Amino acid sequence: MNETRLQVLEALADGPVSGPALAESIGVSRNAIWKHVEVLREAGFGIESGPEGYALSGVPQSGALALSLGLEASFEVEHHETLDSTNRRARDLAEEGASDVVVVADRQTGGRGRLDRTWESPPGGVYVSLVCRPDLPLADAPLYTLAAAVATTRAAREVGVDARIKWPNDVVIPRGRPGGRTESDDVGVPRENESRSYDKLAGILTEMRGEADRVGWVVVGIGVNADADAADLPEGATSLRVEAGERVDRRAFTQRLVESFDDLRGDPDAVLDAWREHALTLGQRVRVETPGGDVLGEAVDVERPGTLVVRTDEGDVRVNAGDCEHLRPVE
Ligand code: BT5
Repeated sequence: MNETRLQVLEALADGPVSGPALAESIGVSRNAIWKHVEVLREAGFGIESGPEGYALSGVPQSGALALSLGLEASFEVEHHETLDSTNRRARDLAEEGASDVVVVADRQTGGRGRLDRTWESPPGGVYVSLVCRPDLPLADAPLYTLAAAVATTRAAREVGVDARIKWPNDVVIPRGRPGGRTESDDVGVPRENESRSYDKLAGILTEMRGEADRVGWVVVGIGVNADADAADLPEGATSLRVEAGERVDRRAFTQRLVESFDDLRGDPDAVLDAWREHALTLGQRVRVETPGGDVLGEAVDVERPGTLVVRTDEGDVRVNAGDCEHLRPVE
């Protein structure tokens, strides 16, 4: 990113400021300031010039400069209009040694979910991947997935949407209808026909590489149906726009998401407490598909680094990974 341009932008945001004063404070020529202003206007920024100088009157919804302006987080923004997958790009950056970069795309042509599943990337969605190099043992890396889920939930709540977390990595909107299937449905009902008690708002894909027993890098990919129109959403999905009943400011949402993740990433205890507070899964009867077989029981807690504790007839079982299906709330 052009650091001088960001400085000009920040000064305009605090404006009005005259061209000569700006040139002096930043240490460039007046001509350079004029060129920066032109480029910013072409990039969609509204810049008015009045008797007291230039002032910022409008910021576009996306772009590296727009997302960096006023961002209170220690992440550098790399923005693309279109990418195959922000996680793919972020992994490449991580392999090159990058850290504290957030890759953002307006569109994805090959968005990925877990286990080679597809992430549909409708227009208006927010697609970000955060590259981090935490000083953590490998076993603690799932905390980053939890932090991302909490950050997404918080950012959604700030636009008035009551989002909840479904273990381990989904952000969902609970529906009033009684929980989908019950245990007695267990036989003979195809899982695809499951009537769900929630709609999916966002998904998280965490990928990492370890060095010895430490995390080398971790990439946390978050896809949120933010300002997506109902007609563009896949089955079982919802968006902030649908839930809020109005357009959603993607720039503000993306910034809050990144800021909230940045606040949480260094504080595992806060992550777990906030996760529990926003969890939809706790207190539900669940079936978790794990490599070792299905675990059926009541989800009673989540423990560091993201382990789900399921109370089964045979006692508490701790599950580290798997697909979790909500059956019905425990009465
Ligand atoms: C996830 O996987 O939920 C992780 C999704 C992560 C997407 C982000 S976007 C930015 C970054 N770059 C990437 O390439 N990926 C990350 P999983 O738990 O496996 O859920 C995938 C399932 O969610 C699919 O099989 C569909 O059933 C459903 N799904 C797909 N697209 C959806 C959407 N836009 N909204 C809601 N549900 C969706």
